[in-house]
Amino acid sequence: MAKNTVIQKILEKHIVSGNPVPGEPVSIRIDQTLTQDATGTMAYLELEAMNIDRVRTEVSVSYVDHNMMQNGPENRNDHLYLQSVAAAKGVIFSRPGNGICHQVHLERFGVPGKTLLGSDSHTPTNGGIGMMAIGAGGLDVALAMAGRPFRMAYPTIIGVKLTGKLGDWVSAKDVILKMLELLTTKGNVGCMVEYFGDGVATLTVPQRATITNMGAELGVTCSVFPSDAMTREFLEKQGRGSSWVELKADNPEYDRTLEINLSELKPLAACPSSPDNVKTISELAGTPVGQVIIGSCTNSSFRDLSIVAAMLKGRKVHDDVTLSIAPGSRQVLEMLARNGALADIIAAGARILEAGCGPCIGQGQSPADDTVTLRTFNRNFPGRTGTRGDKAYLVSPESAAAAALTGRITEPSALGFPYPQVSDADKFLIDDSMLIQPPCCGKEVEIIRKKTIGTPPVNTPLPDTIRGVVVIRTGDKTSTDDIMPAGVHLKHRSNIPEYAKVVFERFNEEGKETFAQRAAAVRDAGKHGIIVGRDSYGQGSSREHAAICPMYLGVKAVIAYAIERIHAANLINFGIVPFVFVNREDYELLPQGTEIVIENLRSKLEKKEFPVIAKANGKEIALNSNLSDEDIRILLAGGRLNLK
Ligand code: MIC
Ligand code: SF4
Repeated sequence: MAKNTVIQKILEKHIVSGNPVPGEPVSIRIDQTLTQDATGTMAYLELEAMNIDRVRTEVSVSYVDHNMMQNGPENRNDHLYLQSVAAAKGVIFSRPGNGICHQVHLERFGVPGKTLLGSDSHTPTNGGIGMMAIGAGGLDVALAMAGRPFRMAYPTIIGVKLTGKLGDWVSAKDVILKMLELLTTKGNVGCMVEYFGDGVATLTVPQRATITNMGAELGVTCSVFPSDAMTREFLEKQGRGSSWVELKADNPEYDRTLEINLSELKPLAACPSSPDNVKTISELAGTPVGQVIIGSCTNSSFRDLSIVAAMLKGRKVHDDVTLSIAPGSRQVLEMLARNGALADIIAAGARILEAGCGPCIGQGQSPADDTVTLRTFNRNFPGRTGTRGDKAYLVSPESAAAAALTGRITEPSALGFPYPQVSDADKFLIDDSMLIQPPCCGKEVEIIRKKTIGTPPVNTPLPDTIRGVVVIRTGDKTSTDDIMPAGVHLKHRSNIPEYAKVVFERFNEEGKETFAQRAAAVRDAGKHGIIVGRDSYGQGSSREHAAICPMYLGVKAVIAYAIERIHAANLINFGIVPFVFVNREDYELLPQGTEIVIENLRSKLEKKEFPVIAKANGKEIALNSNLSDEDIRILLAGGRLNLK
């Protein structure tokens, strides 16, 4: 078992119960939380339902960064609710325009050695500053704000030894794309990654944060860098030097070790439509490109946009390409504006978007049909761009800028000019005026609830017999974007009946009943909806709507080969049983429309009697579930909100 690691040092200080053995359930104290607007409204509605006057964390921040299109009143209604509920409950409010939650949190709040729970799957970004930063569903974050510990499996710790130094034109993004090539997006549930070795000292905090950010795509719980002189320098430049503590591993041993020599890395790309479909840029060179977008919580730091500006300076974006840039934070945008880099970007012909998630969550800028889009983002799941059949590649800022200039995927070193020497700022521009501090007592604050702010739906207790119908059978890697599309539908996050209409929208066939219609018909006939999937079911986003909306439509169980960590927790929180097949071939027995009966489920769960047997068409199907005692208590009650 792993020993003397940074991860264990942080865990030791935070574990409140459980056995520190990989795979065993443990609970940890949460020091900080973050929410964003697309998951935040539900999280705060849930917090209100818990009757908590004031949050009990050291720091809780509510960001508005996802839903900023304001097509119709819904988004702004959400913002007003979030701002007022933050004031009422003692939460700092980051106004729209201030930037993407993970980037701003890194700049202004992240503290080495502390724990952070965020209602967004890329919360691990702050592992770049030495935090144990974990993504979770909104309800788990609401519980943490209420002072409850966070439940998770004690991790298997993967040590990644970094040696060497990144060469010219090679970027932190290429490190994490290499990791995705090595570890893939599958099979890493329950693991945490810790980076160590001489190569660590060569990477700045924003570079480390790019790497920890996309640990989410590996499916690991979080990724952590040590806190060293580089971390101290970053914090000092942010005017927060006093938050620094050293965190280093002493002769660590890991459960598993990998090595990456930074000097040997080449520019890479994740090809359509999975972050682990990795090829070298040189293999793809020459592919015509129609769109390039630079931004997202992965790659929009001051350093990333400075290198892009230096590459674009005095040059023009190719006639066949549109280049859009979404800065990660107002700090980044204002610094670029003040030092002239923004003018270089604009002069080159780039389109400037506001500081926020923007196209990364399908808020505009969908590519044309049959065109290649290059993005510095972290996800290229099918249709996430808003275009069916999209061809989205994930690349570094350097490779993105190279394609913007040439109109083709281009090895940046072949551009014919030297690698621009861009250093980090000597000091970051500090202006916290868009972070609204809550009043010392929130009792008097009026919480603004416009008519689009609903209430979280509550489930009924788990029945003893599930009389199920398979409402959909999907394949491998069903993402939460597949289950609950975002983009133009994002504005309905606070309105479950409306949002539930588009569950599994991408799988609906023209002229046939939609998933929502089929599931509602099963529910109204007094039966229970069942979803069947394969590997990595529920990968991607932490959106608990991927559990809430199916629950609202009467779904009682998901049966798959493997279910991703955050999604499995969300299913349990809303009373949907996450089952895995004991025999993978049984998947074939459950096409859409199959009737399934699972008897004595309550007593079997109470006694933890596994496998549970489901009967379908006269055949028996064995199902397992890795549930803790607390998970079972929640499931029997029909979800966490039914428990006091
Ligand atoms: C995403 O990148 O998919 C999101 C949008 O940030 C989500 C959260 C959400 O769906 O609101 C995430 O990663 O958790
Ligand atoms: Fe926003 Fe994209 Fe980051 Fe999600 S991955 S938080 S949508 S920038």
